[in-house]
Amino acid sequence: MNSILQCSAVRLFCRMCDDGWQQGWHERNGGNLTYRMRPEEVELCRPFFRLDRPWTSMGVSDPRLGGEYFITTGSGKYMRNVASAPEENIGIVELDSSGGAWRTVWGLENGAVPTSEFPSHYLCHCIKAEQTGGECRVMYHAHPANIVALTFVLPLTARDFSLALWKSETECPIVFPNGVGVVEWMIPGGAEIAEATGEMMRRYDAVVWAHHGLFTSGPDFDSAFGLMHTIEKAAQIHILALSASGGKLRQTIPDEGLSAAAMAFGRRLNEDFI
Ligand code: 2HA
Ligand code: ZN
Repeated sequence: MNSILQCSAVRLFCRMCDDGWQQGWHERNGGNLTYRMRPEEVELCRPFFRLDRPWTSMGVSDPRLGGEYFITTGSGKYMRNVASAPEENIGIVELDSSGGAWRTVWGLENGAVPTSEFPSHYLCHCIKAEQTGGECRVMYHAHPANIVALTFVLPLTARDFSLALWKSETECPIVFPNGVGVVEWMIPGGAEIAEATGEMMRRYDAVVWAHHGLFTSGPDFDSAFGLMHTIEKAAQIHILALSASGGKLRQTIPDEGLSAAAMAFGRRLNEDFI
């Protein structure tokens, strides 16, 4: 490997940033992405690491993923620019053994730092990694317009959002049978929103941030991106249907159909919401 960009995880990370930009989910510096690297990817990339940069406290701490390496977008960086200048807009950070501080080992050139939402990403990674036996590796935050618009329309509960989305598109109970969590409006970038999002990630793979955006997780880039895409598409359909019908939907998928659709594809719907 003569460039770190030949590492497939780095390449797929850059592609996903561009995919999100193309969808219109990343105005200006909106949104962020992190990936927890596999040990063999870290070894492939290690010849390109620099270990002379200082440790920085993260503001939250969790030892469960201490010592691990993450690819992350940079704070204030534009998803639009990742593909053309990865080393300035993304980087690889190492977590210290306590899981409370990071240092940049590659990229984030010219003094850049990890995304302001790194604490939220990190706590969610800790929770999801434990819950999935290490399978979950991707956290993705974006600002898709329709799911944000729904936070002005629906009550801010997991049940209201899960039911509305499930009933908007037959794929939904199959793709996210646990439903989606909702976090009320909070100031972004801090420990409070990190902890609230982590709490929701215990139960769901996706969390809506009221009047702000959506967080999704998954074992790989395709599944985290696909979950964002599916939820946003369902939100768009719901809004189109409400707009076209003056808010009075004539019919929808029946409750028993939601469970049956999930079951037909080997998934189990979260029956608490029915
Ligand atoms: O990175 O999206 O939530 C900018 C944001 C903060
Ligand atoms: Zn955001």
